[in-house]
Amino acid sequence: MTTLDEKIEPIYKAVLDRNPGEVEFHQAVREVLESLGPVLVKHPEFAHYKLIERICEPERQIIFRVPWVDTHGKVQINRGFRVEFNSALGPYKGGLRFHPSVYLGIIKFLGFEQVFKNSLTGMPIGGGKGGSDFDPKGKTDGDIMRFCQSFMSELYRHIGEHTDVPAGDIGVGGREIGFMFGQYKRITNRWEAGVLTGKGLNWGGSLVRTEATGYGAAYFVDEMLKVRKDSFDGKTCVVSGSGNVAIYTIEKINQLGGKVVACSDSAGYIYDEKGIDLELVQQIKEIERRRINVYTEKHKHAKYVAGGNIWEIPCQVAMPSATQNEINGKDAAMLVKNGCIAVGEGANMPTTPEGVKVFLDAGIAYGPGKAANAGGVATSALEMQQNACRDSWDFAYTEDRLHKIMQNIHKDCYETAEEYGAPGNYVIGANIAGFIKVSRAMLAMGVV
Ligand code: NDP
Ligand code: 2IT
Repeated sequence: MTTLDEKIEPIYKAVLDRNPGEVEFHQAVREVLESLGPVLVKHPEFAHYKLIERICEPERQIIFRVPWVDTHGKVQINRGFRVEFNSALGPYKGGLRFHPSVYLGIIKFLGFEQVFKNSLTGMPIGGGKGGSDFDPKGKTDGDIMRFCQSFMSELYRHIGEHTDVPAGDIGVGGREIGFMFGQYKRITNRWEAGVLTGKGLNWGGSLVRTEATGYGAAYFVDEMLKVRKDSFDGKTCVVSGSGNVAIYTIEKINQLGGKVVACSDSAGYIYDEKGIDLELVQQIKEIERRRINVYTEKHKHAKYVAGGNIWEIPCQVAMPSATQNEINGKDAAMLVKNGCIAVGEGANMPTTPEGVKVFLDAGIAYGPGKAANAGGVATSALEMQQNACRDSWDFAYTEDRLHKIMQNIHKDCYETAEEYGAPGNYVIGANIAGFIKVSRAMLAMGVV
């Protein structure tokens, strides 16, 4: 672990004391604070006005009961969260995660990351995150609908197109956004498109939003490779997960000339040396909502490894796209040893601090999540723009906007790292560039 600047150490200590047990939140905060020492030297006004302390404290945290009745008539109770972290740059913006592991510490880490990520996009969006410990696996559509309706019956009073705009994350996709939008509309009697993003294409959704996070992450890696006079062409790639982000990461890697040989879900991974059959993965995951192991029913040559570690497969480009802390120090060392030259994080905080250190020490191109996966939320902001002027753009135009945004984020991170004496270090570049934009806005608005 890198040591913290002496002015920043007590701030981190206070975060630990004030947020006991929230280990993922501590991890995310520490990773940003490790980058900020030189910023306080250049900008003493940020220290004077306690910008770091203020940014580490969410503006508002909401926790609520979500009671619902399941298919068997049984009453179920879950816990709902929305952490409205920072609204200096725009309305709170960030996804909702439905997964049994969800608790306040996970939502706070995600909300904290979102503040910097959204700042990097250059779009007018603040940071927030929410979700529930509800487990969508194995539930009927009716269960999902009743849960989403109950969840929105409380959430609606906290959100709005100018206040807080949720979207999807793990366990929340187009189906769930539809059920939540329907309930919001019913309760408020408002057809307010801009209150949620990731909507269906015939009722206010934006083309490219579904693909955006994966496409954007691949574009980010493409930019990192270009700096090194390299490209995806002919590269063997591994993408973890097989959900929304993984699927469209694989699609864009294929379009850019790479070959993805493995993907996974939480039960195991598929290795297909001929290249992952993306249409089949989409059929299994997006349409049938089954497990990835059934891939081998059609492709007998492919291998399914139950409970296996996907990072042991040799590759030149690794794109973790499942969940937090899925690459530890050992996995990172194995990737580097096997010839990995670039890592682009589609997921949020998928690499542990030990893993990040391995990548940085090895000098490989490492794109942290808050920069590499910002294409999803950036395209959510494009959806909000289209909603605000009741317009809808075509696929090519919207994708071109996304591509340019990713190129700008890359450039911003790259140049900021150089300016602060850490060339090629996208962690430092992303943290500092994201922090400065938010801090300047907060400074201008006074102590609020
Ligand atoms: P999905 O729910 O569509 O897919 C999640 C995938 O990750 C599934 O394959 C799932 O496997 C796997 N996964 C989830 N939790 C775990 C776990 N605890 N251990 C192992 N595997 C797990 O989610 P998304 O694709 O939307 O999200 C993936 C990542 O990308 C998350 O970190 C999310 O925060 C991040 N992200 C998402 C954005 C978006 O626009 N959707 C934007 C930016 C980042 P299984 O089905 O077995 O659970
Ligand atoms: O982590 C993320 O950036 C997301 N889940 C997307 C958030 C959004 O508002 O589109």
